[in-house]
Amino acid sequence: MILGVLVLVVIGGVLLLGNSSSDQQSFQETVEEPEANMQSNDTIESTDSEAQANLKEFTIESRGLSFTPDEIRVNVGDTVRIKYKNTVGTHDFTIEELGVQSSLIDAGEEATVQFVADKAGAYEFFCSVPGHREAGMKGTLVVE
Ligand SMILES: [Cu+2]
Repeated sequence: MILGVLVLVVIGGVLLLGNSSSDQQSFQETVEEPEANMQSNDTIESTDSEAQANLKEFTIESRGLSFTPDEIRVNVGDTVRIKYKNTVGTHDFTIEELGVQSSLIDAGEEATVQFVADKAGAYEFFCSVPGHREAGMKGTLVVE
């Protein structure tokens, strides 16, 4: 029984590590992970465990000029990681008020953004390609 739990934990850990390494490139595009963290192993570990304690991960997909889901909710102080998957056209994922901006990606690609939701409010996320926001390619991040 205990052995089974251990195996699950190990598998979970491996999956987490796999995800974070494949997301590394996108991390560098976000502002949150300063290189100063690289100074010592102790710093990295404590930062990671703090961030993961209230890490909220979402996958948002677009098939045309919309986002699914078009509303996500988090708590103040959460670290929010959004994996944006694009299936048609060329788009990005932007939350202007929070300074969040993914790279512009083509169909079949995905981009990850990560930030700390440190202030309550309703923030519009949208695609910043001209005309797309107006055409309905937008949604709401609620921080409560
Ligand atoms: Cu777009």
